[in-house]
Amino acid sequence: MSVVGIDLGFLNCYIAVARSGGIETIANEYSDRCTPACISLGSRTRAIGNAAKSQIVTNVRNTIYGFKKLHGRSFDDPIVQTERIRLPYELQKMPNGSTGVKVRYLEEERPFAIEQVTGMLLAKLKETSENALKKPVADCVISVSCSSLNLSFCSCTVALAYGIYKQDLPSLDEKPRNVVFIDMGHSAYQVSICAFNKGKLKVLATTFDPYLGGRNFDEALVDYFCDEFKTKYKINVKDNSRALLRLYQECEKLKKLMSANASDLPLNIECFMNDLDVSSKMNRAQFEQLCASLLARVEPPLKAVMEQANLQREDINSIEIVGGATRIPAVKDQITKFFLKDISTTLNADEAVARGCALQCAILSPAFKVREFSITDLVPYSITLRWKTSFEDGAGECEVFSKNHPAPFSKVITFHKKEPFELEAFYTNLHEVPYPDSRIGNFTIQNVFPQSDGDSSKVKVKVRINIHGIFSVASASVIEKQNVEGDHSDTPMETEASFKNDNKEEVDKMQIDQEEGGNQKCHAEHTPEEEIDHTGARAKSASSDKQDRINQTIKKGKVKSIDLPIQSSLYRQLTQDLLNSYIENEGKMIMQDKLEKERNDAKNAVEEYVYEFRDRLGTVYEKFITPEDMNKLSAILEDTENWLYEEGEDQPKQVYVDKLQELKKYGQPIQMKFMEHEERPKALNDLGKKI
Ligand code: ATP
Ligand code: K
Ligand code: MG
Repeated sequence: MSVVGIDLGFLNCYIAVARSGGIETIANEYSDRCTPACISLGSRTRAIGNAAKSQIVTNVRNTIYGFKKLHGRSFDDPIVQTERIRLPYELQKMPNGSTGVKVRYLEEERPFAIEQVTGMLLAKLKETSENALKKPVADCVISVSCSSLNLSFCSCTVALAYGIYKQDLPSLDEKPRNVVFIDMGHSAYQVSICAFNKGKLKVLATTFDPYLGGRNFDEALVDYFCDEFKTKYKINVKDNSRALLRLYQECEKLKKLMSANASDLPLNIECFMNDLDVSSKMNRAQFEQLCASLLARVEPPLKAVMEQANLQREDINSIEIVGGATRIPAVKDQITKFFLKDISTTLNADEAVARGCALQCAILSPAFKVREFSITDLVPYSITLRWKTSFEDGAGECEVFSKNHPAPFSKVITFHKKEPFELEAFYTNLHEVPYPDSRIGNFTIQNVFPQSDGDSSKVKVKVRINIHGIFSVASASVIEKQNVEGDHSDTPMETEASFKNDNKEEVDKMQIDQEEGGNQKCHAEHTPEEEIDHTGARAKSASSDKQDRINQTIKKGKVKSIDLPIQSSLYRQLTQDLLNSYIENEGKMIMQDKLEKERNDAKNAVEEYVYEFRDRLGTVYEKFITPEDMNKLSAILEDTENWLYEEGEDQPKQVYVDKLQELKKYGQPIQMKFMEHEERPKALNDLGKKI
């Protein structure tokens, strides 16, 4: 079983695998370590990755790319509407309000939810991993960008790739080494600061501009050339999606060339529009001027991250950059100008995220041994819980995780309730999150009843943020007062300590030791737990405060803790039925692709046989057949070749299989004669040696 990490980029995806010797990146069937995030739907099959990318310009309306930011968003989300304008394929609203694409697949118009599109890409990456590793993928860590809610824990993966092999980190009692990590990809820009000690990394702060990346620089170039071509050639490129796509591709190339070369560089596109060849040029200084407003956006997240981490420039030990767009010299200049320090490039700019994911996966997987390393990430957005009951005064709210709170982390909140109640979790500050909706989910704590004496029951609710940044209401229990025999007092008898012992978190953070002999040892580390006491309603706090004081004063007694069922409904989560139907459909499409591949292989086998047979007829087979047979066979081969281009162009697999059998009926007897002839002298020779 293998353990992999996947960097699911907006443009480029990478796969890394943890092996005993370390972390390696995996190449796909094109010997390419980078798989484009692109899917092309066709009349018979799908192309995913490299094969799909080459169809962006030829199969414009059915080739899906640039969809990462649409994931998990409703169709009406302003971000979806902004992205939609840039895309040459059609988006549509799915029945549940989410975003989908409308494409032609298998000769009919088909909607696919973005989650399905992402699923197609992931299935392909999984297949690539399994082909390279020759075994199934057991565990996998996938990186998505910081600007995606819930799965925001990306800052630590790159940091992990940096820290785990560093031999010279300060020891635990020394001042930590503070490293700034900067990732600017095609669509997003994120910054984080991590503090390293031996075997330990702590994320101090993260900031980002979710809408700044390499594509904005491409866009600036495209806009410039569109304007120029309008006056120079009287063409409106933006009206022609094919031409526009080609211009984007050429501008991306030009942008990359300008990173290495400051002088004038040409832009030439043949047969661009209306049979017109276009040409122009640009140099780095012009480019930087054109992108001045984009370059000005590099600094604010750097400034903000330093403020949040409460550090000064001199506290920073090094600056590491990853992501393709950090190769733009002017972007690098902005970074050096801010920190007044040179940038280090310890990490592989393209592969660091995937490598970090593979490392994290290895650490999380019990089947793997990794050098002991403890990770503390942080909660990127403040989270609040709001609760209500049918009583009007039973409502309230409180911030359970502040922004930049360490994670993983669990907290226990105490409520005094007489009936089931509902908790609603949401991101506290809507303006901070890159979504138009700040809801996380609703959780109903069921089976809550008043105590036998009519008093409120004490309900303990545990909320947590796990290592993946996912919030949940993990468990709830009610403390039931029990009358101790002979004790007629009905005072509650529990102590806080007895409760805590029942509810220790066991599996939040796994540490894996590497032992000299190679045997791995796992031990769990307890998650920090914190208790918040909530009286249910603030207005009623006085009586409950009293209750608490009573609780604290009673040291011994009998108390029963009963687990309560929680009904959770997470916002934006797919229903199980929908998820099942997506999985089923993906399975069908994989099967269809497989069948289509087999059909094509069968067809190619016929074609190859024709060429090989013909070649042999003219050479080695010549002396084994009569001239009449030669003519007859040549004619059959020519007919077959023509057939392949005409009605044989598109036939079911069996037709090709039968065709090949038929040809072999002619070919095999000749082949036999030929072999016999070749083998006989050799056999005689061998016989001769024996005698
Ligand atoms: P994201 O992180 O936003 O999801 P991604 O991970 O797919 O996107 P990367 O692969 O890190 O993105 O970077 C791709 C971007 O980097 C593209 O815009 C590409 O043009 C740009 N890029 C790559 N090499 C260079 C270069 N030498 N000079 C300038 N830009 C470059
Ligand atoms: K990438
Ligand atoms: Mg990236």
